[in-house]
Amino acid sequence: MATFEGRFNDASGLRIAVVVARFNDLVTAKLLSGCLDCLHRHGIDTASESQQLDVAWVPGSFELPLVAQQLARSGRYQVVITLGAVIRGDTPHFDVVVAEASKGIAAVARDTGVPVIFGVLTTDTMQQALERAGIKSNLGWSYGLEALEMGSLMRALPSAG
Ligand code: INI
Repeated sequence: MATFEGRFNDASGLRIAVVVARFNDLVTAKLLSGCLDCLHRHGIDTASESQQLDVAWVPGSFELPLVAQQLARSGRYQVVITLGAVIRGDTPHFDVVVAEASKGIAAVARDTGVPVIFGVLTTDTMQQALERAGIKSNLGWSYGLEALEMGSLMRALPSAG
């Protein structure tokens, strides 16, 4: 019997792309800084000239899947992280944006075989979003950890022949 698990100290040679939505950037910039802090503390080079990490900004969460898809297809990255914040109180088309972002991101991962971390906060209020982006905890940190785990796990799994 084999048991497969991702590790958090397997950053060597891992290349990660982060796609961040500018909409609600009060929140998403905090998610990004938490995420980069996590990656840095686990051995990813996050310096501006890094060969291990690239960051792409998109207008809103709706655009995350398209850009994640192009980055995943490039063959350059083992993991893509998407970061966004959709706030119900301020968004009449909340359900549309969330559905397209979540279905699109899942489809990119399945279609390309590259894990794509779903780092889109969906909350009722800006206060709740801020609480998850640093006032209480910073979920960006968790998304960074999940990226490291998935990058490592995919390396450990048998490949498709
Ligand atoms: N995009 C978000 O990431 N969060 C939101 O809360 C949001 N609201 O409120 O509408 C939002 N809209 C923009 C959308 O993601 C697209 O960028 C836009 O529709 C252009 O395609």
